[in-house]
Amino acid sequence: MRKKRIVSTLGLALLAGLALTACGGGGTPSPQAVTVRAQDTFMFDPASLTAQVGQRVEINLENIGVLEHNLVIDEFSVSAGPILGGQSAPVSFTPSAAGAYTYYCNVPGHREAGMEGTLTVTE
Ligand SMILES: [Cu+2]
Repeated sequence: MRKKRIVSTLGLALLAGLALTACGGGGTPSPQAVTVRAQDTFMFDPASLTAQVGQRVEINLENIGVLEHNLVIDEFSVSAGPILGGQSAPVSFTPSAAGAYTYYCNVPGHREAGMEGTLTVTE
């Protein structure tokens, strides 16, 4: 009997610890600055990004090709460019919901050629 009580007390302590950890972030996550390169091979480098809900993301889109490119994330009304080769364009946003989102180049034919990446937003 006594042993069982100790175990459940430990369990409660663990739960409390988890709850504290979960709320630990508390404040706003610090902003994240990232460079995304657009290439004429119809690929973004990197092709995946991660962020937290409420974290400001500052993307600097660099066009390292010759063709025109841009970067769009529909869900967060993000649009950088279109810009020509050698140019760069900044865009920033703050994701409001967790999930997996696609960023892509909407220059005709580019997304179809595979020019997209995934932004993963966690709580
Ligand atoms: Cu493109």
